[in-house]
Amino acid sequence: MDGFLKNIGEAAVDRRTLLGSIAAVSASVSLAGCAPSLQQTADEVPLASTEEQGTWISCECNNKGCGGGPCVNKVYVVDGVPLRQKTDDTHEDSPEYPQRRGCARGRSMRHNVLGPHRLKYPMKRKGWSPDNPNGEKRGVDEWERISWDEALDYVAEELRKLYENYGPRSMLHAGYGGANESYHLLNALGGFCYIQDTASCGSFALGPLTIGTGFTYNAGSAFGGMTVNDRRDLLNSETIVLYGCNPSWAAAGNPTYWYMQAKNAGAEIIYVGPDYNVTASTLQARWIRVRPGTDCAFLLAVAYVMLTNDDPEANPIIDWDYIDRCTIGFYDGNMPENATIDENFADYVMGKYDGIPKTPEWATEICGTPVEDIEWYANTIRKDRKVSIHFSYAAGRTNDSEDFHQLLMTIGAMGGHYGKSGHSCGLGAYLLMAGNEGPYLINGGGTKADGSPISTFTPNPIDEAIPAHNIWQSVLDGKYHYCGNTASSAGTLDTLVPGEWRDIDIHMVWYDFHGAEKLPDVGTQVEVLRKVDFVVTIDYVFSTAAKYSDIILPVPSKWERYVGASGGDRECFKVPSRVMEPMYETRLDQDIVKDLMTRLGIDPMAYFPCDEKERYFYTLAGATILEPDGVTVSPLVTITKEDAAAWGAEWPEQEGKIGLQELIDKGSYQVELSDDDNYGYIGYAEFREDPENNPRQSESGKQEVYCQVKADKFNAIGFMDRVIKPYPTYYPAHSGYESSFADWETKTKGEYPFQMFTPHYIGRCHNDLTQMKQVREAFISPGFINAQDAEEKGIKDGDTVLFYNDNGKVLRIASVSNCIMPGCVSLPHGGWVDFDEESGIDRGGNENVLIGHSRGTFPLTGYNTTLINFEKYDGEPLAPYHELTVTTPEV
Ligand SMILES: Nc1nc2c(c(=O)[nH]1)N[C@H]1C(S)=C(S)[C@@H](COP(=O)(O)OP(=O)(O)OC[C@H]3O[C@@H](n4cnc5c(=O)[nH]c(N)nc54)[C@H](O)[C@@H]3O)O[C@H]1N2
Ligand SMILES: Nc1nc2c(c(=O)[nH]1)N[C@H]1C(S)=C(S)[C@@H](COP(=O)(O)OP(=O)(O)OC[C@H]3O[C@@H](n4cnc5c(=O)[nH]c(N)nc54)[C@H](O)[C@@H]3O)O[C@H]1N2
Ligand SMILES: [Mo]
Repeated sequence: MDGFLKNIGEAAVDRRTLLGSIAAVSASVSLAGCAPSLQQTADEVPLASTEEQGTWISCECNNKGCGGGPCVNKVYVVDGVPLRQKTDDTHEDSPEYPQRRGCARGRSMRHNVLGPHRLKYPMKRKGWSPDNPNGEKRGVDEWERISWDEALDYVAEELRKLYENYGPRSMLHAGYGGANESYHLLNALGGFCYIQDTASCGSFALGPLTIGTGFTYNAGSAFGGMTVNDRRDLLNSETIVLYGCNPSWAAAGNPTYWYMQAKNAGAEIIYVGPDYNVTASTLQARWIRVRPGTDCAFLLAVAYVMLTNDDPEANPIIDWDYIDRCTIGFYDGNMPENATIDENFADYVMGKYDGIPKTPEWATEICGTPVEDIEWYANTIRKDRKVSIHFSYAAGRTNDSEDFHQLLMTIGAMGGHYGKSGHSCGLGAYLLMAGNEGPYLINGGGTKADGSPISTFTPNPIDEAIPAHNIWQSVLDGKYHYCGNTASSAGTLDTLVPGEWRDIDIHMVWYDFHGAEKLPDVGTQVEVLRKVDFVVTIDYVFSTAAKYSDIILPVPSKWERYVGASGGDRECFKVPSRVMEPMYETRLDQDIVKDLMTRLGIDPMAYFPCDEKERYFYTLAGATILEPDGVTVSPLVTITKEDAAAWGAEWPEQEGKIGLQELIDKGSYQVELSDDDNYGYIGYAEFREDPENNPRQSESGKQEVYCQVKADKFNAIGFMDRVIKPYPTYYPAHSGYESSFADWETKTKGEYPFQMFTPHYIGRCHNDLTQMKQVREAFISPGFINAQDAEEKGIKDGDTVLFYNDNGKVLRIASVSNCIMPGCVSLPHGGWVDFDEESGIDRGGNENVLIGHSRGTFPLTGYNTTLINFEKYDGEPLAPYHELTVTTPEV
């Protein structure tokens, strides 16, 4: 690592050349089109040695939710110009005190910040005017540059008209209704419709807390974010199961290193999923193949083998003590009092109710897992072996997976893998907590010195949460099925209500902080966007949403903002700096919203108690650290009178572990672990020890293998072509494996015989960070195809392939491999669409073009259950991926 960093550190630039081109670029603001673009500047920086002195500044790398989090990246800045990057070298690397490695995206961020896809000034679509939107030209029209005053006047006037004429139910914000700056404005005007998406969590958004397990998203609560043990305890596991996850891509940075250490300490690693992905191969895992959306079949067969092979004396597999004390509904001896049907899980597995014993032979036909693998797995995750089962949400992002997390919990309980050193079962392989859970050791501040908040939340006066899986069709149809907002339920089913049909009449679509390609059915979305009265996008890049808008408002990138301490894991508090002034004519989201408020007669001061710079200071000044005793909480940062004055903030003097400027210069603060600290964490430890006095959040306080509330809530939605049982069962998923057959009995394949799934991609963050050609050279966003399938279709590695179904057609480059199950295709998630208007083919290759609006009314977005077909493309092949980047139109 040292040598590598040193080389980068020694590489330098010819500063005069660079500053010359920067000056020319500044001039281009007034002489549009004459000067080199900033992308050229970024690429053309010559790496010659020079004497000049700059500063290494800690810089933000991650988009919201890129997964990695605690990576530390730095940029070398000379006279305000970012020249090159490196990752964490604040200390020597060791397992107790590891460096926080940035990934390819973080280390290339300069090319994102300075790229030709940046928005520079407010723009208006030429064909749009307040009297005639010419909506059909959205996405193909030309652009003109307008002033901020013009842009804000237009948007304010459109908002005024909309709320006066149609009311808040005509406004759709293409986000999840959480805490964006613009929500203050839209709420002040009367509210807005938003998207109810189980997004990240899939079926895990549907009540893990209600059944008595945990929920990672709720990291601060006693039940969330702490479902598995800390990374040091992981070294005590004999077997680590990575279930339907891919931290090497989706939690880039250090998590793979945590697993690597466990492997080096002797753990056997198992990977369960439809592909032998980068995480599995990096860790040389044993691959247990399971087709997308068929996990319940696999796990029921695992339960069958555990039940039939278990002998408490001769072959102890099941932890009956744990089942008896900590769960209910597993067998007829421990049923809950509120049960309305006389059925239990164990008897279901044995086939008592449907006549189908859930044997490995039954399962293999569905999930594709070889019988001997099911048997081996069931015998391996046994009670008397130290097993950690870490999953993420991917397998829950499938249709009809409502029962999946309950079944995972049940299997974990059967092995007794809760609450003991070396054992765990939980959402352990997800995002920045992957492989390392437990309470945060450092927490940022959240208030001013007087305890008043640094940010506010305004409630939405209306409650129109439109389910994502049908959103665009619902808007076209003017009606949708409401059933509460499960996405905001933080893991419980409390906000799920009996379903009802509601009318809506959307006239305006608003994009900020969310891309246009995140939801299913992009084709219908384009139809919607061409139909409504007004589309506005606030973004820092010329994203797809921007391309289909009428007015675009440009914001600075994160390097040009005080984004605040963010995205650490429990040991590492990351402190990115503002690297440079806002470029071009960009303005902060907050300032845009404030100006619109003023134009509409709303007082912004009530909504924004702090500007970004003040907020940055307060998060640092109020940060706390847990002392090694595991009890005492102390201030992290030393603050002097001069510090507070320099930041224009009020804060009493305090003594911490590190000075304010020192922390900012260092860019992170990391707790150094030692043998005698008290930072260890064992998930569910108190519960296992004494479940009566440490109840879970379920009605009974136990882990509910039979959960009456779950069944009642789900069945009340009114979506059903079936009845959900209180205990986990198997039913074929809509658009799942069984549906890929025209005739299941004779095994005759249907029109769309391939199962597509869509892993989060290392080469981008959803639809963000997708335009860096340096990253694209390394990660070409292919379509992964099984070698045998490819051969049958005459497709070779590198061919341009057309992937298609009734929803759309997309092109990607084939990556042919034996690391994916036959019959499965993986199209890594994200990327901007690029529709050919004639053929309707998306040459950008976005996978959500292929995911249609789905069945019925159940509010679960099943990205990983889509059926497609594919063939070698006989039209013009795709250019190399890095040549397919987007340039913002010159205006
Ligand atoms: N097929 C498929 N689809 C999926 C998924 C999947 O697994 N498969 N996963 C889903 C999941 S889990 C998620 S979380 C969603 C995420 O989908 P999105 O929420 O769309 O995520 P991003 O692409 O990161 O969108 C961020 C947008 O905000 C912009 N942005 C960044 N910074 C700022 C800023 O400071 N101000 C403003 N105004 N804008 C900014 C970015 O440029 C980008 O256009 O995708 C979902 N879609
Ligand atoms: N680089 C990068 N990192 C990211 C993001 C990004 O866009 N880019 N997005 C972030 C966000 S917001 C989120 S929500 C997370 C998502 O992170 P995860 O929830 O971990 O989801 P994926 O990365 O989609 O998981 C992919 C793996 O799940 C497996 N899988 C897919 N379907 C199934 C199934 O039905 N059954 C089983 N058993 N396995 C299955 C496949 O093997 C696939 O390789 O990633 C985060 N991290
Ligand atoms: Mo997500």
